[in-house]
Amino acid sequence: VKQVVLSETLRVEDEGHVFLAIRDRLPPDTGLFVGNSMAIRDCETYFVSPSAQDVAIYCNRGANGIDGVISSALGTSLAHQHNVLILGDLSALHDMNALLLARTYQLSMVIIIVNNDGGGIFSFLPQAQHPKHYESLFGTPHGLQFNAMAAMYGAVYQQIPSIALLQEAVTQGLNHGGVHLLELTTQREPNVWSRRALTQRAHQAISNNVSEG
Ligand SMILES: Cc1ncc(C[n+]2csc(CCOP(=O)(O)OP(=O)(O)O)c2C)c(N)n1
Repeated sequence: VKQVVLSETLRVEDEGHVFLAIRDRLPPDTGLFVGNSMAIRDCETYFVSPSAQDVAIYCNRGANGIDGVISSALGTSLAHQHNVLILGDLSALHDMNALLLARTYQLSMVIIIVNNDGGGIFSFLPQAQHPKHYESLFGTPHGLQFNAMAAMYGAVYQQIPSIALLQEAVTQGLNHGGVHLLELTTQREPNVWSRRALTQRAHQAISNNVSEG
C-alpha cells in the first residue's frame, strides 16, 4: 500500500495529496495537527515517510467531533518550533474565532484549509446515494472563501492552485512565523472517485504480490 501511495502523481485536487506533498518539507520539531473528518483519514493513508520522524502528529476528537480544532492546534503550537494544521472548511468555520488567540498571543501556525465546500466525509457514506436531501442535510455547502477570515484576524492568506505552490507556501510560512492561511479548493465527489481508485490500485498490487509469491 505504501508503495502504491508513494507512486501517486501529486495533484492538488486530491485532498490526501496534501500530506504527500508536505511530508518531506517539514523541518525537525514540527507539530502537525490534523482535523476531522477526512484529514485524519488522509493523514493515515498518505503521510508515509521515513524522513517525517521528528514530526509530532496531533488530533482532537472535540466534544462532538469537528469542534475546537484550531483552538487545540494553537495550544499544541506552544510545544513545537514549527506548526502546521490541516483541516476541512466546516471545522475551520466552526472554530474560526480561535484565530483571535493566535493574534493576541502572537502564535505561529501554517493552517491549510481543504475547502470542498461542505462535509467531505459524508460523500463516502451510504447517505450519498440519496441525492434528494443529501446536500441540505449532509453536504451543507456554504459557498464561503477564507480570504476574508484571514484578513479579519490579520493572517497572511494564499489561495493554493498547485502542489508546487503549496510546498513553497508551507516552507515560507514556517520560516516567517505568524499565522499563514493556505486555502485549497477541492470537490467532494471527484475526491471520492480518486480515493477509491487508489484503493483499487492497492488491492491490485497486493493480489499481484500474492500471486507472484
Ligand atoms: C460539533 C460537530 N458538529 C457536527 C458534526 C458532524 N460532522 C461530522 S464530520 C462533519 C463534516 C466535517 O467537514 P469538514 O470539516 O469540512 O471536513 P471534511 O469532512 O470535508 O474532511 C460534520 C458536520 C460533528 N462531528 N461535530
